[in-house]
Amino acid sequence: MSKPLEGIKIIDFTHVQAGPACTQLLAWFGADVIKVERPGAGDVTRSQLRHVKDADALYFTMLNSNKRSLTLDTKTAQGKEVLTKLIKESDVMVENFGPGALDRMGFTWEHIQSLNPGMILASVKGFSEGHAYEDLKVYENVAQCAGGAASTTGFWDGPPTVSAAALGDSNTGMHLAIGILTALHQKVKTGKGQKVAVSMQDSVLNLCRVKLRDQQRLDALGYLEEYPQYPHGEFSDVVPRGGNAGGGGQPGWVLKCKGWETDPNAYIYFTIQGHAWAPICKALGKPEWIDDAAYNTAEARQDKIFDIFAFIETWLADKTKFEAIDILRKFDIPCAPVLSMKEIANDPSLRKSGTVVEVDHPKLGKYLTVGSPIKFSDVEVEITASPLLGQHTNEVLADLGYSQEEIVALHDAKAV
Ligand code: CAO
Repeated sequence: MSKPLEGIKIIDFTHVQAGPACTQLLAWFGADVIKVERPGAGDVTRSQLRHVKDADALYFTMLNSNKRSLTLDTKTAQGKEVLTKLIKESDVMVENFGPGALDRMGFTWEHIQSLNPGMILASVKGFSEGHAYEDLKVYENVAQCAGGAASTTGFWDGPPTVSAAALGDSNTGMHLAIGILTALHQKVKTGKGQKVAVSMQDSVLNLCRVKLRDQQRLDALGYLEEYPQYPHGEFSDVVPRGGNAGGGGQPGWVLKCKGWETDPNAYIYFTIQGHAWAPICKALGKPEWIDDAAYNTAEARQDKIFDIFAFIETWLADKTKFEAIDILRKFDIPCAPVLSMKEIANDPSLRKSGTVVEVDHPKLGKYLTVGSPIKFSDVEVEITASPLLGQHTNEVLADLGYSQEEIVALHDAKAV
């Protein structure tokens, strides 16, 4: 069965995480993604946090599956010539260099367009064009701080906190992938390419939009009813950090289960969904709360929500997180165990769905990676190993029409 993006050729001028996450996704769905890397060095993540000597690090292999690797020094005249040929034959070029690097290489948007008017140039930068910080180089946590995630994450008595989720990197890559697919769709109608730009700050903020919602509510009311600070604590004029509070209309919290004293993840997340109040009371063995006016509305529960959570913890004290969920699921209560990475790695459901996949790598051996979180009824996503540095250089050059002698000359000149 052919893959949906088969026939789309992508120059993958990306490195570290934000760009590679985007192009990996497109490669899974069938695009021919040619990762362009500096000869001898390659993407810096190939050697970052290695756990097997001389083998590509997991940081690289988990973000670059299903791609081909072409080594190319684009600062040499011969390298520029190869890149020029590649641009003429490709549909998309994705890059996440520091600001201005592509221009300095001689490949401005105007030049790329003159070479191939159908080209879609997709870029990730830390900040958007024209932003006061547009010249800054940016990594994950920098973006989380600039995008509003850090100031609103963590506990009220602690400092701003970054999330382990790659809100700045992979999330930006996912936004870029949507942008690329949109531009490809538009090209079908217009025949023209275009520039697609996504900033890490904007992508983080897009995921923090409920916090901007909260700022406006706070400005208007002076308090936020769903935050732990209400009604007993104090609010300032900025959205506070809310710990593990539910961000929407339903109160929730991380609650201790049996074994929490020694297991750092013996917890569940428990949500008190308004219309599930009666089932919650039944599950907890508190039927008298169902019709008690002191408990049976969200408003009535508000000032004792932490007493209710404390009661639920006494109920959980003799149950493991999995036993608790097995009881609570029968009552239709939105909840889940807090899963450790070890539990996720071994979870049979995640293996079965292809979300956690084992891949064979020629140097690293078998390793686990995260497969496609997007499931299709008519597309099978197969995850293959990431390429070795320059594994496909000769093949890509031959595809571009270079003869064997010319390929040897490019190697001799250290252009590839
Ligand atoms: N051949 C020749 N030169 C190459 C090359 C190649 N194949 N690939 C890259 N280079 C050059 C670039 O042209 C650039 O040269 P100049 O700065 O001399 O013009 C140089 O390598 C450095 O590129 P860089 O600025 O992208 O790399 P860095 O390690 O200094 O910065 C990063 C890394 C991520 C901070 C920066 O790329 C950046 O801010 N990117 C945009 C935001 C982003 O995507 N961040 C997410 C990273 S994931 O956490």
